[in-house]
Amino acid sequence: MAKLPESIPEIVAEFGPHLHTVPSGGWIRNSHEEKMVKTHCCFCGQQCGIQLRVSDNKVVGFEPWEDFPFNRGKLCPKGVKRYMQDEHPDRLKTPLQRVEGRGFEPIGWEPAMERIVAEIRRIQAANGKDAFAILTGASLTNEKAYLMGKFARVAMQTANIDYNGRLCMVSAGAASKKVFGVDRSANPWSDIPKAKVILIAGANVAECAPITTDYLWQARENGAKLIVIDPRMTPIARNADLFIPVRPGGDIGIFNGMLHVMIERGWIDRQFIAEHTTGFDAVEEAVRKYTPDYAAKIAGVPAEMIVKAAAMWGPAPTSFLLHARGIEHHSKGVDNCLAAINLVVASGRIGREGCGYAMITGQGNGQGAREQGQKCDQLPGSRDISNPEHRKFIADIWGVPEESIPGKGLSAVPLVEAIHDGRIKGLISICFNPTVSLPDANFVREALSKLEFYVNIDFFLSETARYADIVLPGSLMEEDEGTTTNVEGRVILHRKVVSPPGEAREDWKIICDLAARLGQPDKFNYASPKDIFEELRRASKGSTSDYSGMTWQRIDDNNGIFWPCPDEAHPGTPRLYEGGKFGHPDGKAHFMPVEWRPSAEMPDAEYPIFLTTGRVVSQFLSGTQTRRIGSLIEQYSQPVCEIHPRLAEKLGIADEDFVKVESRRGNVVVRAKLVKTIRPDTVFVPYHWPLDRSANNCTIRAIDPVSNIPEFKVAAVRISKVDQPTDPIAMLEVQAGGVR
Ligand SMILES: Nc1nc2c(c(=O)[nH]1)N[C@H]1C(S)=C(S)[C@@H](COP(=O)(O)OP(=O)(O)OC[C@H]3O[C@@H](n4cnc5c(=O)[nH]c(N)nc54)[C@H](O)[C@@H]3O)O[C@H]1N2
Ligand SMILES: Nc1nc2c(c(=O)[nH]1)N[C@H]1C(S)=C(S)[C@@H](COP(=O)(O)OP(=O)(O)OC[C@H]3O[C@@H](n4cnc5c(=O)[nH]c(N)nc54)[C@H](O)[C@@H]3O)O[C@H]1N2
Ligand code: SF4
Ligand SMILES: [Mo]
Repeated sequence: MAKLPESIPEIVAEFGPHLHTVPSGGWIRNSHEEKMVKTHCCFCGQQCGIQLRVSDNKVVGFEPWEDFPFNRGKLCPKGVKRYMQDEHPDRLKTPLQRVEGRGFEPIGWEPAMERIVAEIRRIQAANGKDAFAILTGASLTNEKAYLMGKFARVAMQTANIDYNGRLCMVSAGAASKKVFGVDRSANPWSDIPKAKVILIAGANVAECAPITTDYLWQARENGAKLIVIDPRMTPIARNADLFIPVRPGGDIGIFNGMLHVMIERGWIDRQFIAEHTTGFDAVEEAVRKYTPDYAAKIAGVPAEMIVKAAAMWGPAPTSFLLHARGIEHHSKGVDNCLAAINLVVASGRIGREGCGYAMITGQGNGQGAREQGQKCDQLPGSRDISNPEHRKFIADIWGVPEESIPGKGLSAVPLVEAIHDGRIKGLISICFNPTVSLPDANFVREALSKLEFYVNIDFFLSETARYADIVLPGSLMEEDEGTTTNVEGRVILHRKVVSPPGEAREDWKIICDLAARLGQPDKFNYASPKDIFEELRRASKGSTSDYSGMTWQRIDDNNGIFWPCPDEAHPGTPRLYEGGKFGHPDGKAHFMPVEWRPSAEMPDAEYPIFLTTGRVVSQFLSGTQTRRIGSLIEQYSQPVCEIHPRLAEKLGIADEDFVKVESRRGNVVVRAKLVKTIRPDTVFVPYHWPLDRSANNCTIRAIDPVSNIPEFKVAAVRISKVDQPTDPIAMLEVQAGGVR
């Protein structure tokens, strides 16, 4: 037995502040002693500040963190309940191995890691290095995202690494890079309340970026007008001065039509365009035919709405344009974003107080995790893996020959297709739940079942983990430390609040251990995530997303620092493009002309209805985390199909009926929810559920040619009433009288 402390100094050293005296005069550890740790929410890209209440290495609750400037204590339902994951009985606490016929059985770390290394070696020796792929995620910290990119290229030497931001941020990122030369929201959120007109396209702000709503209310109080473009009248749209119920895939009609009117009426800033941009002539030419009538046909809305939007946006003194996945999740996602950005640049209202542009990032580290080199075509510091100079720079940081760094690999959807057709035989995934999140889920499940060997790293057993040979128990955000970069481009610090339970380990330790076993102990010899950050700083030096002047201490002292931050005396850059200086070598913004084209699959006689998919406030992404938290389930327990009463009547469907939503690829059976807030040619199903309840059974594997984002927002479906739900879980729901 360990020696017990005897003297008071020894006791204090051992137990610290968790002490109180007892009547006998001794000291005991006060198990109810609590501490409060300032950190951030693990969920969306807002990355709200929050204080977690900790007792005995357990997170037992939370308190607002009023001083954190982004959310000033406010939180949404997910942030409020996130702490309930920590002590959840489903937490993975030991590595698991799938045993044929018996399911998963616990296995020690040593045999698990040995088996993984042996399988990586076997598969790569037999089929080439690229036959073993890696899928990662944008909920990972910057340090872990950086580590994953290096792990793929240095330890595994596979080209095939991509991440779930491919399903999320890449259209917006590609468009911003094309026009501005930089991939980041251009403004801090504090510019929003100063804008006199705000245009929101394809963003369900109230449910998906709840704290941003507060900034919009402030703008409203300052007299701002609000324009919302969405096929559904979302909660924020109900407060808009102008709501444009666009037909899914029709946004280019609105944006080009608005620009057409703005040019005609002289509501563009010719001087700004001449001094700070290139390519406007081609855009002017392209939008010439987008008269309000022509544009209205594309957008599926009255022409007057487009004229009205132009009249609100065009002559405004200040303005802010925000968009999210509603315009990005398309096989023309990049073009949609370009057309939106053209409105901003043509007005000259960017790079000034109250004049801005932002894509609302999705995952917790949606911004940072797309900069650190875990994308198939990217090296750290948003560098290009095909650019010889960039390769050399990173090869030197990593201490490897440039030739040893693989070239561009496959992006997420083609990567899964390569698994399906047998080119890729092994997979490690971390922080990604593809069976729920990728389009055409039946195809994805088929693909995963063909893998020769699959390792899944998660803190819960996700639906995808069921296909794994080995599952490794990783860490929740609060069980590790590191930085993320929020929706504004503000780099913030997540503190380690508790340690992982049981035998679960911090993700970064798992990866470094694997790298060492694969023969690279020296290159992954980090003492802590802070060590990784120090290398990341150097790797980002001189790039557009320059973190080199940041230290964890500075980040902590300043409630975050905005990149670029090129040296330790630099305050960071909340607002980009001030003085009309853009990120391209010529310092100008590059206009890109855009032409509308139809979505990959348009409704026809057989499948006559648009299906669009997205989110609800109480569930998060593939739901692995939020479908385990009781009160969030109660708020929205099952997916439903939002359908307009007129369409429902035509199809003989009543509220709460079970309906089969069916595309050429699969179907989902859910209850109908009759709402007047959706276009009558469109239905909406949220995607947070797996298997028979997965909206992605119906979606299409079409991707944008530039960004490779899937077309989650448009598929053609038919809808029919079904008497008996075929889904066993739905049947349970019926038996329980609608409540589970
Ligand atoms: N509660 C909650 N919040 C989240 C998340 C979550 O899962 N749950 N996820 C986070 C992540 S990763 C992301 S990416 C963001 C996503 O945030 P959002 O993009 O705001 O959410 P979505 O529901 O995917 O889609 C937004 C809107 O696009 C509309 N839409 C569909 N098709 C079109 C179209 O063709 N044109 C236009 N203009 N609009 C269209 C939909 O009706 C929907 O209201 O949310 C983040 N925040
Ligand atoms: N139909 C349709 N499909 C969509 C969308 C849509 O709008 N419609 N939206 C798309 C978008 S925008 C996104 S972002 C994707 C998201 O797609 P996914 O990446 O599949 O979503 P997550 O639920 O975040 O999956 C991450 C998994 O990693 C785990 N995880 C989270 N954090 C960590 C961590 O720090 N470490 C480890 N080891 N594991 C972690 C979670 O438990 C979860 O099982 O879905 C996309 N799919
Ligand atoms: S808005 Fe996003 S970051 Fe803030 S509490 Fe909600 S989920 Fe968390
Ligand atoms: Mo996302």
